[in-house]
Amino acid sequence: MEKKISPDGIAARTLAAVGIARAAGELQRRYFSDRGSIGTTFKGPQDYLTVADGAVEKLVVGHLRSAFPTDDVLGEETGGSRDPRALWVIDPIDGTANFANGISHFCISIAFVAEGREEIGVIYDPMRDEMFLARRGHGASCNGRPMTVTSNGEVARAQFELGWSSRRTVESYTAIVSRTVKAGASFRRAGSGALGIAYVADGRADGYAELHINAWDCLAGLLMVREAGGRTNDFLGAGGLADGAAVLAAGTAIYDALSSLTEIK
Ligand code: LIP
Repeated sequence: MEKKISPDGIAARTLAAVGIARAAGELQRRYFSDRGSIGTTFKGPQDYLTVADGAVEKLVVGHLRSAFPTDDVLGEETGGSRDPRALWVIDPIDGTANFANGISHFCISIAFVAEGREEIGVIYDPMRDEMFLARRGHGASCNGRPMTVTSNGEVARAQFELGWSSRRTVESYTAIVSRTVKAGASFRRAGSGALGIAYVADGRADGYAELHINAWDCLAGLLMVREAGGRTNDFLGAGGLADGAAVLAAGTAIYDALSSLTEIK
């Protein structure tokens, strides 16, 4: 089926995604305020799942399928299509470990991919009421304010976020941390890849790297970084939609240095 989406179609999807993300964030906030309702289980080592993840994904998918019935959908919890012609990619709660443990650093992440490239990225942090948004060719914003990556090119002044998951070895992660700290940079690992990458787009961090991350964690943020003047690796070209992949996103002045420290190209 021809799935080419017109510019007006992308504009309509952008507007809808912002409204859906805000509704999802409100549901996240309601669950977060009632710790007894969260219902935490584990999908794997340090891989949290809560009742809220499923409820939020059900809300988001329901709205998207109603508004755009010919689009495909891929959600972290319910799976779905990997056809990149007209595909919504959703993480209902990115930062689930934080959410489950009462730490208010989490978000909803919604990306739209058309003809194999990211067209729309929406990340909403309901606890800080920050709506991060990017549309390809139209810039990136936080609550309507334009976002720009940092211009810092000095590693000794850099602030990086180095994401971690149990999908890669401890040794590979600690080697990156060791190289980064020895080079004089500071690092953090805050538990939400989507927010970490959005912060790069907004100049709150110089770069974000992770040896393996899933598409729903990063696609929205990667578009934001590029639209904010930064650089990213070719996550989709590395097969990231099907199997996840390494991710690298940074200001242009420091991208090559972070690529060297992390060995992510
Ligand atoms: C999280 C990612 C993060 C990673 C965490 C976790 P989740 O996603 O955003 O990059 O380091 O281990 O996978 O599981 O909170 O949706």
